[in-house]
Amino acid sequence: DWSANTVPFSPPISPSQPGEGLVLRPLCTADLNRGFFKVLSQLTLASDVTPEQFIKKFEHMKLTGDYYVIVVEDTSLGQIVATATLIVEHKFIHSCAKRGRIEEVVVSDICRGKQLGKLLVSCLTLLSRKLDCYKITLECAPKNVAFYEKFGYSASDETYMQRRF
Ligand code: 16G
Repeated sequence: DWSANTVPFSPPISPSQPGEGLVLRPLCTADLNRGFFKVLSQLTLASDVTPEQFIKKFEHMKLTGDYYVIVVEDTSLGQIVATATLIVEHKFIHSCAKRGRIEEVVVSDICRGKQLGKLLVSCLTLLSRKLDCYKITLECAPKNVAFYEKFGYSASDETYMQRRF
């Protein structure tokens, strides 16, 4: 049950009714021509990908069955205006459990203030529960901590470390 399991929305949008002229759905190949990478570019470096590279990567993700890339399309513009991804990671620990990761949450600057970030994160968090993940994690900029806290996320004692290549 969507409304019982998420933060309040005002106006009351939902995955099936994300707002006037908008649809929430899984990513599809044609989204390459609907500005999918333009939206990703608002998060980080996301360019120089050929259609062949995109299709190959997307096919790989679909074959694993563990990638849930969702988008919001503005149907009158025929453009992607928001996206987010849930990745399910498989573990031996916790009785061969699954762990969810939320990645690449982006709402286009032309579409801010429509609760779309909230909708995407709520949707993927709920999905991770349905898929029996024992936890769900994400990395975010300090300025976004308060946003994710609304969904029950909290800073952990663990330190996020990385090595970049
Ligand atoms: C943010 C994103 C993460 C993305 C990273 C890219 C969320 C919740 N977090 O941390 O998913 O991979 O930015 O930054 O959307 P990078 O280009 O420096 O790796």
